[in-house]
Amino acid sequence: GPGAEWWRHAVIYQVYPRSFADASGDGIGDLPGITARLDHLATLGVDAVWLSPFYTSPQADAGYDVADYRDVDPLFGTLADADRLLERAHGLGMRVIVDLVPNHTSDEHTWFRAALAAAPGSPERDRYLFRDGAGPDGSVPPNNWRSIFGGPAWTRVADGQWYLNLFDSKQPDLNWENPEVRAEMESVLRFWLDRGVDGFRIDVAHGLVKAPGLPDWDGTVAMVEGTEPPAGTDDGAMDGGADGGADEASTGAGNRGPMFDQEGVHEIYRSWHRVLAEYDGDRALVAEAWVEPLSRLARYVRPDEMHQAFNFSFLTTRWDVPALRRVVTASLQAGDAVGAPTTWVLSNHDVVRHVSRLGLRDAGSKPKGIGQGDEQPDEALGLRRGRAASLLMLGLPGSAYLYQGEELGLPEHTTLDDDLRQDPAWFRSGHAERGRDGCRVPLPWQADAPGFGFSPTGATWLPQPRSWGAYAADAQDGVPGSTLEMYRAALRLRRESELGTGSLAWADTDGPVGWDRTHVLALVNRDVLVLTNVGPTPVGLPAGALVLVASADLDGDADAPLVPTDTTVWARLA
Ligand code: TEU
Repeated sequence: GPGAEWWRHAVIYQVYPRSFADASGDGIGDLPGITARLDHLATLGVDAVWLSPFYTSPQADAGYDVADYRDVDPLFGTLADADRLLERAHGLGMRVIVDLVPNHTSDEHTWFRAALAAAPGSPERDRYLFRDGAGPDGSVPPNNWRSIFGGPAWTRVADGQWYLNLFDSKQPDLNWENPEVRAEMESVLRFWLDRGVDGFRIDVAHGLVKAPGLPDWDGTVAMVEGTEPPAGTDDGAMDGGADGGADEASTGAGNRGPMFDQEGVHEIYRSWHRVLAEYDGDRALVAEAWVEPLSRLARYVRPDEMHQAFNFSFLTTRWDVPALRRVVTASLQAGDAVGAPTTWVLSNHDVVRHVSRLGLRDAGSKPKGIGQGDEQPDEALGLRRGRAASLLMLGLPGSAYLYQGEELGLPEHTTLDDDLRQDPAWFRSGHAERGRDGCRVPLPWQADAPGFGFSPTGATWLPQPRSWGAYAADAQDGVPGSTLEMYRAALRLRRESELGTGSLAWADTDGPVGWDRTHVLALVNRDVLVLTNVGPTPVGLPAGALVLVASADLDGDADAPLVPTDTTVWARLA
């Protein structure tokens, strides 16, 4: 029927509730603020909205620490506000997916409070991963695992036992061997499916099941991902991320070792697939799994598991044509092998905004935050490359994820005062990582309003850079060549030409004007040529090509346009 498997080609827009739009005036975004701004997303032309967590939470990790999976935090509104948001989005023809955080709860969840009050070995403790410590007095953590945010992955409680927390100590990991945990999370899925959500983004999907016995990890093989798999394996051929070396593809989450990507996670997703299949309307599951290589990630999207998974290999690739080409090829192959659509992601709430990554000397590398005293990105160069990267991404077949503000070309806030930072990664890493606050700054809606119109009072929970007036939505609306209008044009053309369900043919081998394959990425998707010039000199388009949209002004004249450096153009071939 209509809309069947809509997610295969969807453009899905991530809303980070605390920073999208504030209706209450407290400087923190909320659900009524989102609802009031849904027109912006409908006009942009996205198919769906993904909401980061808005559930009851002490906000130790900005809501990824959930205390009640079935209610809305008062910061963000009420359940009735969630219902209104869903209704309004659906009325505008957009789907809504919500975040599910099944790897851990908040330490303020009733289950964890009960576990603390109960004795070692009790059923209450068995919902989490409590263990006795090592050493004569049990004061040594049960194993050597480290938290993703820094420090040991174990926290000691009053009676001397330890509990596992792969993230913050306020995010105790659940025990997924416990049937009660499985039943509860399925019930949470149903709660939101019954309210009408179209799917779920599954947080840390590769982490739920740990290796039996929680063995020590000889981490030398790595928290460094993207290292080359053994030569001659299939995985090697699929591993787009390996192209630029270990650092380039390092996701920071660590997918190897006993805490991630265990075989047992797949049975969980098979059971969730069956739950979603009971509902009408093509509900979908998307895995957030920092798993490499791509063939390994593809196992999460086998036909009876999740519907798609974030493909972070594009995000972690440098601004280099051969590397981009390999990643695109490998991504499409990996998806094809299991019949799942590839996804494309350039930015999200966990990484430095792509416009700023691409403005660094080591363009495209994935720094763990940028702050005062760090190398500052070249803002103009980054914006130029960022727009080119976005237009390339939107021309590819598959599903694309946008992060709020990227349609405005927003850069990272790279000079945020360190004493304003709230990301637990900043604290737990002993300030070694700047953390993720710089990509979470409240959006600028109006160039001339206090707080750029984020809130009716002008309040913003993090300060916005002064330069953001130029990026405000109202400053770009209707302005030819603005980033907002580029995104709108691309999404309209993508829909009209059905690029999301198209297929890719490389066109950069022996192009009619002899494109240099080290500098030019050229592909044809249906009848649209998508050409990115990364090289130092302008390149020509085939005779008669009709330019549809470009990420920068073209050189030459209308009959013979030239694509300048760091520019992507879409053209219809004659
Ligand atoms: O992130 C999972 C993850 O492992 C990384 O993206 C991680 O946040 C980053 O490397 C730390 O610097 C998900 C969420 O997207 C993230 O916001 C949460 O903090 C995390 O899970 C815990 O729920």
